[in-house]
Amino acid sequence: MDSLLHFKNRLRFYFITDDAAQGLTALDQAKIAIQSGATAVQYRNKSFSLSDFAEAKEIQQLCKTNQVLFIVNDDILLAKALDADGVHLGQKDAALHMARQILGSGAIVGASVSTPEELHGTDLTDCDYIGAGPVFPTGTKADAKDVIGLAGLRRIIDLTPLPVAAIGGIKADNIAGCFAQGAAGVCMISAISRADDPLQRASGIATACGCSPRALAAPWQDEFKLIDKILSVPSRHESFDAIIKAPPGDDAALLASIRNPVITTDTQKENFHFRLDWQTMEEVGRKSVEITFSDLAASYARPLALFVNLSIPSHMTDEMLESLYKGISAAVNCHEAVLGGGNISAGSEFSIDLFAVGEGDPDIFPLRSAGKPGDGLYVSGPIGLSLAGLSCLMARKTGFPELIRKFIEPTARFDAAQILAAHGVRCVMDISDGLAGDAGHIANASHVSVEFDPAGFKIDSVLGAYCRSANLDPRMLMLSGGEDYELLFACRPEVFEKIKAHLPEAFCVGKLLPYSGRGFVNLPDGIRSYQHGAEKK
Ligand code: TZP
Ligand code: MG
Repeated sequence: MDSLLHFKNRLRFYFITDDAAQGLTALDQAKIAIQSGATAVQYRNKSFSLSDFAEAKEIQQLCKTNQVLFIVNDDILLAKALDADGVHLGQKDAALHMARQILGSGAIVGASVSTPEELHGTDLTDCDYIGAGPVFPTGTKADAKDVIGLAGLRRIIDLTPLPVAAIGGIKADNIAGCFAQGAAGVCMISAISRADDPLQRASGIATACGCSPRALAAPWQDEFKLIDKILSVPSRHESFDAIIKAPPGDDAALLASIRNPVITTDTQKENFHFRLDWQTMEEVGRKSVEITFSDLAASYARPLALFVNLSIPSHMTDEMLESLYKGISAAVNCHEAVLGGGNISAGSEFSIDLFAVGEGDPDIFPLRSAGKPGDGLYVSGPIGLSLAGLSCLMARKTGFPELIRKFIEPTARFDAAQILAAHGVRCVMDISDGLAGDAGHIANASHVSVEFDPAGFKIDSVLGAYCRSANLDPRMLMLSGGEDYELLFACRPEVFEKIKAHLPEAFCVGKLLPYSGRGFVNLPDGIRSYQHGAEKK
C-alpha cells in the first residue's frame, strides 16, 4: 500500500456543500455526491448556527459509513466537535498549526492558495493538501480572488510537493484539463448543488474523475442477522471437529478436552491500535488475530479457539463487519484454529476484544523469569520495521511499502517457537512493546541485568534505507519499536548456535548478567518502550 497515493486519491472528487443552494439541503447534496462516487466532502456553511449541528453530524456519519473523507471548512472547533477527518482553512482563517494542535497529528489540514506569492507566504509545515483557485470563473464565492487558469494551477503544482486540488468553476468538461496539469483532485460546489439535474451532473463529474458510483451503505442494525452472516463464513478445516464439540452459535462453546490449556486476551481499538484510512477491515481482522495468537506462540501453545467481542459504532455497515470477520476467519483458519463464538454490542468506539485458547507444550511452558546470567539475549527476526512503517503512515511518507506491510500484517511466529521449543529454550516472550521494554520484563522477572550489544544488531536493509532517508539511528527504532511480534528469548550461546542453523534471521541483541542493581547496563538515552501510536486525535 502506498499511503500518499491513497491519500491523494481521496481528493479526486471533492464535493463542497453549498449553503445558498435553492431546494437542496447540505445533506441532500452530500448524498448525491457520495452516491455518484465522491471521494471527499467538505461541509462549508458560512452562516453556521447550532441548529445546523445535527445535519452536519449526519453528513459526517454518512461520509464515515461510506468511507468518504469529511472535512470542515474554516472552523477548527466545529471539525473537532464533529469528529471530522480534517479542516480546510483559507488565507484569512486560523493558522494551520492551530488546526494541527487542536485536531492532532492524524487530522487532514488543507489550505487555500491562489498564487505562488500566497504559497510562499504560507507556513505549510502542518498542511496536507492545497486547494488552488479559482481556476475558472465562479459565481459561488463572492470574495473569490482573480481567476488563475490552468497555467496558474500548474505554477502552484510545480512549486509544492503537497497534493493540489483545483477549485473554482469546475465542471465535468474542464476536469480532464486540471488532471492534465497534475492536480490530485477537483473541488466543486455549484456544478452539483445548483444543477437542474444534480444527480446526472454529479455522475458526469464522477466519470471525468475516474470515480465509480456507489450504493449508499446503511449502518448495521440487526445484531442477530449479522451474527448469522458472520457464522456462515466458512471456517472448517480438518481439525475443526477435533477442537470444538458443538458448532458456534449456542450460549457457550463446548471444546474438546485440552491437556494444558493456555489462555490469553488482547484488545484493539480504532484510532489507537489501528486506523481505517490505513488498514482495511479485513487487515484489521487478520492483525487482531495474529497479535493475540502471538502470545500463544510465545507460550509454545498451539492455537485452538478464538472468541471475539466487538463494540461497534452506529456508522459501521454490515459489509464492513463481514469484511472484518473475513480477515478474522482467514487468520484463524490459517492457524487451524476455530472461531468459538463472541458477542456484538453497539458502542461509541469501535473496539475488538479477543480471547484465545490454546494447548500448551506438555514439557515446557516458557517464562520471562527463566533467564539466567550468562545467557545470550536473542530475537527471532527483524525488528524496528513496524514502528518505521507506522511513522511512514503518520507522516504519509512513500517509498517503504515493506515497512508499512510489517505494521499492517505481522504474523505470529509459531514456526520460530517450534524451533525454540525443540531446543529446550525456557525464557521466551513476544515483542509487542519494543525490545527495550520487553527485555526489561525479562530482566525484572529473571532478576538479572540486560547488557545490550547495539553494535551487533542485524539491521534490516529496508529499515536501514528508511533511517538514512529520515536521518534516524535504526538501532534506536529497534530498541523502542513495538508490534513486530518477533520472539525475544534467552538461552546459552552454544544453544543459540544450533538454533541459528534453523532460524537464520535470528540474531543476538545482548546478554544477561548477574543483577547489578539496575535492569539495564547500557540503555541509550531517549529510549522509551513502544506506545501503541496509531492515535488519531
Ligand atoms: N474557493 C475558491 S473558488 C470557490 C471557493 C470556495 C468556489 C467554488 O465554487 P464553484 O461553484 O465550484 O465554482
Ligand atoms: Mg475560509
